[in-house]
Amino acid sequence: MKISSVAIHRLSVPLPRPVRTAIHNHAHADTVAVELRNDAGAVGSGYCFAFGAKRAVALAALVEDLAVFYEGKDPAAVVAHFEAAWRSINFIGHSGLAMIALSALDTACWDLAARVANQPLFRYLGGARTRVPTYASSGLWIDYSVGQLLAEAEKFQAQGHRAMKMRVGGPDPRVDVERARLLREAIGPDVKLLADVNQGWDEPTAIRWGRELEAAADLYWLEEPVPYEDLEGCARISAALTMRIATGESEYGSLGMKRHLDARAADVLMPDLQRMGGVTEYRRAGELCRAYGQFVSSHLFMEASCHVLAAAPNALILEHMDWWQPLFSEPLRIENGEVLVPERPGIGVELDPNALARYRA
Ligand code: SMN
Ligand code: MG
Repeated sequence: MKISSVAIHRLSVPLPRPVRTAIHNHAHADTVAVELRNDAGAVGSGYCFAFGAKRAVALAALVEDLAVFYEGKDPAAVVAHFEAAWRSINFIGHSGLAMIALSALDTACWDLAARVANQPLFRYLGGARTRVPTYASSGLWIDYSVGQLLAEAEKFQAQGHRAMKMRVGGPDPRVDVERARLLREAIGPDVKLLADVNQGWDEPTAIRWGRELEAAADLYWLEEPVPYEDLEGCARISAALTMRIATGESEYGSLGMKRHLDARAADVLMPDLQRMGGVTEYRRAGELCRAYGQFVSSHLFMEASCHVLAAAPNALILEHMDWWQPLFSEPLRIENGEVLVPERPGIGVELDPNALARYRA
């Protein structure tokens, strides 16, 4: 059974609210969606994105360039196709746009291979769990008023969430601590609260204000406290604070995750599916974490990531980011703080042709 066609869709997906963190301020996710179709008409899908329409044009060109490693091939040989594509990008680099473009193809190929095998992706990967703990991440932005924070926290709980992530790392850490304290007071002791600094602090600030946050808000984890490449600094912060430190979303490939693990940079790594280069390398990253005795989480891309985490014995929690949900046939269901991993073939959701037309860029 061969892949007979590759469809590439350039999309501008409007965000329900602009993403506002210590380093982000964007209203659209400039997305490239990929569909791999086999001769029997089965379709596997993946997507990648950038902030910036012209960057997405560059991404789409790279996806088109790498499609040659998939077209006419048997989708079941997905790791072999990845390896061939990986070798081909040696000159332009195993990071950045090339890896991001490859991730959409690799993920689509895993989806298609599992569909051909008539299995949900998590079973195709050897997993058995059908529920993955999750945290609400589409919100609690740094520019919200306290009233907006509390209202959204209530909305998340009404949706079935039992964990949520706020953004900190603003100009005044005292304000971060006070907002976290008020949020904790509102949600009570049993809902998990995570805080993402988005690389906004330096090491002394992270240790000083991390301690305050720990005491004021009982955080489940503190994320990316310092610039992502400062592995040693992050390791010292991790050693100095008692709450979990999470990082890794900004790093490329499973070997990038290995550098974090070797440095003992954090307690939890959160590989980003597109920076990993797709399911092939995301799974390897999870296995590396396991070999080092650490937990693995996810970053964005929940449709495929939930399957990889469902199959990973050391999975901690899935990031629930609903930005791309309008592209798909149906939303992921949440029950009592867990995502119900679809038990239909592949990733269990399909790109909706009407949505592809509506968001065309
Ligand atoms: C984040 C990063 C990039 C885009 C949106 C949000 C944030 C997260 O760091 O972890 O969700
Ligand atoms: Mg983050």
